[in-house]
Amino acid sequence: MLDRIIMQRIPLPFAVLMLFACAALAESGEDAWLRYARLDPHVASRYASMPTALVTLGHSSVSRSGQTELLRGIQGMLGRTLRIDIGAPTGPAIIAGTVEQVRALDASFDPPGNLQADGFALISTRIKGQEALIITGGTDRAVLYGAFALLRKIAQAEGISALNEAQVPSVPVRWVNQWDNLDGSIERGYAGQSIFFENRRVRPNLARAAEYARLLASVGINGCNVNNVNADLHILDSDFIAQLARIADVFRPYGVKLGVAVNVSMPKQVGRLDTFDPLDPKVAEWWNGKFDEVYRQIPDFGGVVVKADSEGQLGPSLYGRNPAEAANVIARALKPHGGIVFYRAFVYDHHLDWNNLKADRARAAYDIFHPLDGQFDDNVIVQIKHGPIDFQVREPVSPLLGGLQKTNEAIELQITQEYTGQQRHTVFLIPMWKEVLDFDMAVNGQNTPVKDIITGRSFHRPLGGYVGVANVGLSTNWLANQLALANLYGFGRLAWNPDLTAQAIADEWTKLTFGNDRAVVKAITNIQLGSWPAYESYTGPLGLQTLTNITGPHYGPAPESQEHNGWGQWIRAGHDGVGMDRTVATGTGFVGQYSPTVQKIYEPLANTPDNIVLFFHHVPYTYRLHSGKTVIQTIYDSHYEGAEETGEFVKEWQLLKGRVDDGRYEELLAQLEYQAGHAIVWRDAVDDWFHQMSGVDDQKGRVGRHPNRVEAEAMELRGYRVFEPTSWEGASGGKGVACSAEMTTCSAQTKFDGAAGLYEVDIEYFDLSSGTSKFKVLVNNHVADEWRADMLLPGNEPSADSSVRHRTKGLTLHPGDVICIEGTPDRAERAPLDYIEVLPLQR
Ligand code: GCV
Repeated sequence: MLDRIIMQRIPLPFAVLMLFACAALAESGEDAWLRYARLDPHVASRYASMPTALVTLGHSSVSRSGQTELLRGIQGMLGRTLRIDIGAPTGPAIIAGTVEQVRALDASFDPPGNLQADGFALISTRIKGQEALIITGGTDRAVLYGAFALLRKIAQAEGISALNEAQVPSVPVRWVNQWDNLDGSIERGYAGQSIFFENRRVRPNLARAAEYARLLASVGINGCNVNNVNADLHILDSDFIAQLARIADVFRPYGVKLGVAVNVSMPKQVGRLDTFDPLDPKVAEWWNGKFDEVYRQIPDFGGVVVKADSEGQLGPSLYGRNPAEAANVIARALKPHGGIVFYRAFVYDHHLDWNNLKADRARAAYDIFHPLDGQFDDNVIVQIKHGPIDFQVREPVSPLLGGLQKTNEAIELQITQEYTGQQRHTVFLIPMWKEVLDFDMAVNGQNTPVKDIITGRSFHRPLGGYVGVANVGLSTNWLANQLALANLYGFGRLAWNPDLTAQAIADEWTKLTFGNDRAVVKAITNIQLGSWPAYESYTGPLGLQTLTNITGPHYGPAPESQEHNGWGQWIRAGHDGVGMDRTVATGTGFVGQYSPTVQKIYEPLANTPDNIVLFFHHVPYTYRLHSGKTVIQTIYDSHYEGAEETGEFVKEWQLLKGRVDDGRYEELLAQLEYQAGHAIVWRDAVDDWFHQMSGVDDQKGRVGRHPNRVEAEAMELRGYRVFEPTSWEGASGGKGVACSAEMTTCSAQTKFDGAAGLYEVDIEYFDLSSGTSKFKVLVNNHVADEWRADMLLPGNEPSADSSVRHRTKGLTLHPGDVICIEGTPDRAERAPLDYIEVLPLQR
């Protein structure tokens, strides 16, 4: 009723505007880059001459998806409902069909390019004398890709009146992996529960899975392994295959093939054989029978991914067999059905001897797989992580990528941000992947960039491609950070065309996701392109890797955790110097796994680029880099610069208020503010740790000195007790305070002794998963601010993982004012506090 009264009083044009404003408010990110938001009328008018009829020549479910998508997209963006026509056009029409189907209408039809398999073309021409916009390709799936490409053009306000272009994907294999467990959890997933599984069954409602397939298809991804590579032994149980078939059913209309992760020990552990030796004929027979069963129910099943002899997974080594033998027995069972095996090269010993200076996890993949080159069957693809360690913020390219010339290869990239801020930090990964793909491995003295090796072009391999570990979840916007979706989008776009620039991908994604407002596109692209360099600067510069908590959640800073364990992510920091000597001359010999040309870059210290130097060399802290700065000063400066840059992202985002919908604006503002605060936690933890380790002072006098900071342990405490976190660098000054068990409210107060003025007060506290404490800021007993510690962060103790900054802005303070932080604990979360920092208000 109230709505009606308001509408009656508002003149109609305003009412329409308000409706749009409300629609803008409602954006949640669920539609990702397929929003099809209405174009502004001026832009829409450019498409006035576009045909209003649509003829779809194919009859498959994939063809129907293309038709539905075109109807939906044109309706959404231009407000027009296309008329569906059947058969030869009698007037101007959009015609969607394979080359063969279009030729059946008009034998003279001759599309540009060599449209094999997934390649498509968009052509403005005449068919039977009628004006036509043709979307064509080698297969129905290619035509679907063409439909998405056309809609992408319209969404970006590009002209479509004189089209004559063909696009062919760079590789045949463009897959994602999900690390979903059957109980619904996702290993290294940061966006909620699985869209596929719950309670050890396939979810009854697969609507999100179908939507996911649509998103994947829109960027050309054609396969998805749905379960964790630490594979559940029951994934191919007979009753489960029937359930998997339901996922395949919702993937099929989008041309996405279903795959699963299997465990090589299944023949024994669930198949009741007495062995899983890959050379035992019983084992081969078991796999044959299993895949016959799978293909009876899922005729277009794509294949399997295998993780073996790695991180506790059983493998062929138990029987003295090698990965090729393990892969081939499965591949031969899949071969008659057209399936493929992705065998992961992520095989290493995680019980390495830290005291052995020659031990090196980075060597493992090449040492194990290089001798097997040529022994893998043709339907096996060795799936290789892009770096030799594990998705660190920077690693050199895995030498194995250049080490296999007679084996199909796929590069594994990680979209889920395990080591890059877990989507609580915005880190646009495309620039990093581009560096990897463009890196010239110089195999046999030839120009062999990684992107050419994986296409199969360099060594004439029939299969090859890209695998992205995506780990989307039930979170409304798929990855729980609106900007993180650009990584999924960019992964697909790069797999399609690795020559696209990071800038072009960021621009394109932003236009599709937030609209064509130039200021918005510029600011978001800027934030995205600056985000990986910033993250690298405040986490692990100079090739130190992410310096995160290796034995814990891989999230916050914990440099000490890299060392003294068997995981081999060592940085070998001592009092004398830092870095891992991987040279041939004096180190682990890892450099020797590269071609001679690449060895010349990494073996001599003098040639090694600064940004990766400590991955390859152990040097004194006082060693001067190419930049002219010492290593230790670079570490200090870089952490300050990265944290500062992250603060700038917040300001840049704030300029977009009112230009993007309020929902996404507020959500991202909160995310970027949190990130800016956590970047300071990173900065201080890593710089303090290196300060203590090196004993070298920061030339700029910042490290260990925070003039505006008051440590909680130095405040006047009521009910709070001082504690030391497990890792001293996890709290400023190595200490924090937590409310005693018997107290219901605690306080920490200090007297302000600065000049009168306007200030912002940063309160650094710890937000654990064991409760939701409440905090208040009081100035002279008046409540100035309050909030709840309700974030979902990893870890259950006060540490750098759980450290959060709350900023109270615009406080007028006078000398002698009492600033008090009051904490009300909740269950095991004892309202823990680290420090407060009082800073002049930044306008
Ligand atoms: C699925 C890293 C991750 C593991 C992951 C593994 C892998 O070690 O931390 O969670 O396991 O990589 O890629 O197999």
